[in-house]
Amino acid sequence: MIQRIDLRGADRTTVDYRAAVPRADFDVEAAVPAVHAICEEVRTRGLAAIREYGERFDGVRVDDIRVAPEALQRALVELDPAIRAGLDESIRRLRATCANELEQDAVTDLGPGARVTHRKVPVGRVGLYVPGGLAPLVSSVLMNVVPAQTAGVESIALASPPQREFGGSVHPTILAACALLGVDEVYAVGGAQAIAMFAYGVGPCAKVDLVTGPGNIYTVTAKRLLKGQIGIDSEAGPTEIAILADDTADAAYVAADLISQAEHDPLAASVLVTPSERLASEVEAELDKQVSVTKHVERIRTSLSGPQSGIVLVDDLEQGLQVVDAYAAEHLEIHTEDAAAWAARVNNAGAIFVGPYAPVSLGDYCAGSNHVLPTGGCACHSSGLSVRAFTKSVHVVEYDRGALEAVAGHVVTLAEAEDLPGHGAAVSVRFGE
Ligand code: HSO
Ligand code: ZN
Repeated sequence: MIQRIDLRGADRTTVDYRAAVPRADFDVEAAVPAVHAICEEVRTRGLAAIREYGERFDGVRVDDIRVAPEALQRALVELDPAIRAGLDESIRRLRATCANELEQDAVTDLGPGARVTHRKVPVGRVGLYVPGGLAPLVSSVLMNVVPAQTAGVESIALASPPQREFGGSVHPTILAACALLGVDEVYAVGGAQAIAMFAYGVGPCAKVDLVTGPGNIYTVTAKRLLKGQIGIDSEAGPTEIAILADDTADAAYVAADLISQAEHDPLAASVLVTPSERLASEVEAELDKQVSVTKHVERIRTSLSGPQSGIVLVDDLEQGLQVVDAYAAEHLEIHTEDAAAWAARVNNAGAIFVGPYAPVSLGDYCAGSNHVLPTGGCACHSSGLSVRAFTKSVHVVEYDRGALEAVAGHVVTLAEAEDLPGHGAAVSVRFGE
C-alpha cells in the first residue's frame, strides 16, 4: 500500500533529500486564473457576486451573509456537553501557552539620550477562515482565535462556507465555538470569495488587515493573489506527517499516526523515515491491519499509496535527521531512543512531537500547541500560528540633541557615500552648519 524509498548507501554529500520524497501536486498556479476572476468579481460587484458563488460552489443561496448573534448563542446552548468539555480544555491549554508567548517591548539604550524601542502592537482587524469541506474543523476556530485574542487583536471576523443542511448558515459546532470564545462576527461565506471579502471589505464585512487559517487550493490561491492588500499566514496545503523512528518504536503507534493525517485528504502525505528494516515491515503490516477498519478507508488508501507518502530507509538516524530536516514536514514525530535529543537537532518542521506519547492528534486538539502549520516544505522559512503571527512591531526612535550630535558625522559621511547629500543636510541643519 505504501511505497518504499531506499536511501541506504546514498552519497550524503550529493543526494537531494528534498527530491527523495516527492510532494503532492498542489498546483496553486493552475488555480490562479479562476481565483483571480472570483476576486475581481467580488471587488467590483460585492455582495451580489458573493451570493452567486455561494449558490454555485456551496449549493445554497444566502441572502444575509452575516450570521445572527442569536444563532451563535443558540448553537452554544445546543452543543453536546462532551464536545463543550473538549473545547473548554483545548482553549484552556492554548490560552496558557499563548499567554507565555507574549513578547515584551525591547528597549535598547544606545548611549546618553539615545534609545530605540521595539514596540509590539497587535494587528487591528483579522479575518479567520475555517473550511467547511469534508468535515467542519471546529478545532481550527480555537487555533486561530485564541492566539489572536491573546495578542490583543480588537476586531476578529470569521468566515466559513454556508452549509445547505443548516439552511445556508455556518456549521453549528463552529458557531458554538465562536460563541464560547466571544467572537460574534461570523459570515457564511466560503472559498476564494471569503478571502476576497476580507481583503476588500464587502457589504457588512469591513476590510481586514490580516487573513489566517487553513483552506483548500482556492482559498490558498486567493491568499497568494491578495497578499499585499492583506497580510496572510503561511500558505497551507495538504497536511503532512513525517516520523523519524528507530528499532525502539512501536509499529502500531507509528502506523496509527501515519493513518491519522492520511485521513484528512487523499493528497495528504505520510512519511516514515527509519534505519530499521524490521520496523518498516511491521509498520507495513500494521497499516494493512489498521486501515481496513478505519472509517475513511478510501481517502486513507489514496493518500498512503500516493507518490507523496512512503517509508524511507536510511543507513542510520544521522542520515534520517538529514532527510527530515530537508523535507521540512508540517508535523514531525520522533520515536527513537533519546527522542528529545534528536528533536533538539531538527531545524525544519512546523511542529515536533517528541516520543511515543505525543501523537500529532494530540497537537490537533489538545496539546496547547497550534495546529495551523506551514506545509509543502515552507517550514524551512515559516512558522505556525502563534501570538506572534497576530502581532507586528514598530521601532520607536528617541534621540536628544546631544545623542544626535554624537553620531551626526557618521550620518553625513554615509549619506555622501550614497550620493544623498540631502540626507546629511537634514542632520547638519540642526547644528547650524
Ligand atoms: N492536522 C490538521 C489539523 C486538524 N486535525 C484539525 C484535525 N482537526 C492540520 O494540522
Ligand atoms: Zn489532523
